[in-house]
Amino acid sequence: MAADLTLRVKHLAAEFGFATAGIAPATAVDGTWRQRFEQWLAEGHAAAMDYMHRDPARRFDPQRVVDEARSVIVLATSYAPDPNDPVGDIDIARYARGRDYHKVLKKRAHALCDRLRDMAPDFAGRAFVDSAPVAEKSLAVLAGLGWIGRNGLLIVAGLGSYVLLTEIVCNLPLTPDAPSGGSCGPCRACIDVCPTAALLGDGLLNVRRCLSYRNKGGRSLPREYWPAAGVRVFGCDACQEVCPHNIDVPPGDPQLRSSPGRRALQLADLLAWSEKDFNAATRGSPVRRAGYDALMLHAVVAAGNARRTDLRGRLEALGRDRPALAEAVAWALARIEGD
Ligand code: B12
Repeated sequence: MAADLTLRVKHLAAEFGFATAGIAPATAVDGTWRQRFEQWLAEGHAAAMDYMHRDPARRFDPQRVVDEARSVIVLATSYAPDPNDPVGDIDIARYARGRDYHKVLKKRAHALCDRLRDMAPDFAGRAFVDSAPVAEKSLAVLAGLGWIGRNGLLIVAGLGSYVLLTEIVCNLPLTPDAPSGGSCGPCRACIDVCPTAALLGDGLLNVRRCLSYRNKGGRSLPREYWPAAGVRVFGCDACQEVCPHNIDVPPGDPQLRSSPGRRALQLADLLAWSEKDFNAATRGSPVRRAGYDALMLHAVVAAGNARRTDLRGRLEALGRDRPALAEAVAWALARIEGD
């Protein structure tokens, strides 16, 4: 009975476009993982993400999130790039090249919940995508989807780490999957390549140093990180690009990848954006979270790092028009001149 229902849930998940689905029991995650999380917080690795300190017991116990919860349906969606996707001369993290995944996956999960309610009228549950109160990667491991790599990300066999997670915490009595095995073996490619040495080696991250924290969400990039940022203007995938599990994986969900046929954003275009252009161009995209000023700062830094002599004039104009960028512009111009 429970096995039948579980199978139907997994079929439905596939029908709704989720690449893979697993079931974790809605019981508290083994205390070892919560202790590791709290130790990580105590060591200050969460930087200024104050929300991470809120109610760790809730984060590791689905029943504190949904009363009467019995199962967690954990869903993964791939956003792996297609070799034919357009590429520009700047780097935007892959998860942010298409539509905002929070919106796409939430909508999909809500539609799936509606179907579950049709199938089982007593269904009650809540869907989460990148939501603070849920330890998403821990639940994914418990649902048998994959393991945590040294890059800190869930790696799904055959799909790699370019996957995004969604959970439905619900009252259905589903059959749990066995937690997955798998490991990175001796590979340390992600640790060696991280431009700011942010990976701690045990699958955890020193967020204070992580470029993907530093250059999104409206934070300004401190000067010490400018050389390491390269041409990354939003997010960072360095630790995923080198992962052997991300080679030869099938292209991910078309809604989450950059739109085929659309010209990729070029640095010269970005540096010419007004705030109005920014608002128009980033509608529905996670890049909007950077905010205009922070994104322009990253673009200026990228021009310096790429030694773009052709953009000197544009940089000078920006430095004059926007005093907040003057320091970065001076730095980029000096770098272009070879300092
Ligand atoms: C805060 C956050 C960030 C922060 C900190 C990231 C971090 N590694 O801690 C910043 C802003 C830096 C960030 C960056 C990115 N993020 Co983010 N982020 C989150 C968020 C909201 C919380 C993560 C968290 O709790 N970190 C604190 C640490 C201590 O917890 P943890 O990483 O879960 O580690 C625990 C597990 O690994 C567990 N564990 C390890 N082994 C095992 C084994 C078993 C059996 C069990 C039970 C548990 C377990 O132990 C650890 C301690 O509890 C999650 C969504 C969520 N609610 O979980 C998304 C999430 C992790 N992010 C995601 C993504 C896509 C990214 C980026 C790739 C985006 C980008 N390109 O810029 C980068 C990747 C950076 C990196 N290498 O980790 C995805 C990752 C999907 C995946 N494949 O894993 C998530 C899951 C969002 C989603 N819904 O898909 N992110």
